[in-house]
Amino acid sequence: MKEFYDAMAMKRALTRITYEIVESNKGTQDLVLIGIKTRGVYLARRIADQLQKLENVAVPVGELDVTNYRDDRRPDAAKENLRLGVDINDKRVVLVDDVFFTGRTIRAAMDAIMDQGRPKRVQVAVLVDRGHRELPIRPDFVGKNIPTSMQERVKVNVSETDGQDSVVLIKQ
Ligand code: 3GP
Ligand code: 5GP
Ligand code: MG
Repeated sequence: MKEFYDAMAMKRALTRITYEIVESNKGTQDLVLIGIKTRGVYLARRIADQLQKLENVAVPVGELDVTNYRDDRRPDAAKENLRLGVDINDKRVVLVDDVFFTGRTIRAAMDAIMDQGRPKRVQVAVLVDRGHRELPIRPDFVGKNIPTSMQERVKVNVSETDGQDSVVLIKQ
């Protein structure tokens, strides 16, 4: 088991991503963060906390569960009860997730938010990109690229649910 982030390093990565989001969007106007459940939501809230500290703005944070929108799971499930909790019309949306892998989650997330309105821009921020893309989708903001084999798993621990902040690579 190899540790790629401890708590301090994770905090630094999220702070850097926060600055990159502000720089890329030339400020925080119309910015909305949407965390992808489960751990993406906690990471989105932390980026929002950083934006409050660094830019003194309260950026809205929505939540998204993409299960019903995935092409490889529950194909017959109704696309119902989607509650982002934020308005995305004409907004600069940043989707936040813990790990980027095939790209299918982000494809599903885009499908889901487009059902809710028409954002001005959509970007993706992830803590870890582990490779193995199956779609032509790429994250805009990346904490760390961790090349993995298909047998490996990236375990992202966040204090809110896991009691500590860390990222470790687990061989199965
Ligand atoms: P998350 O919901 O907090 O992101 O998919 C359920 C959980 O299992 C996810 O937590 C994810 O981090 C974790 N996980 C670990 N390995 C995998 C994997 O290969 N695929 C998926 N979908 N999730 C994984
Ligand atoms: P994708 O849809 O891009 O294949 O996978 C991204 C989603 O699957 C993320 O929400 C992430 O939680 C989960 N995932 C895929 N592989 C891993 C992994 O190795 N570790 C963790 N923590 N999550 C993963
Ligand atoms: Mg996730």
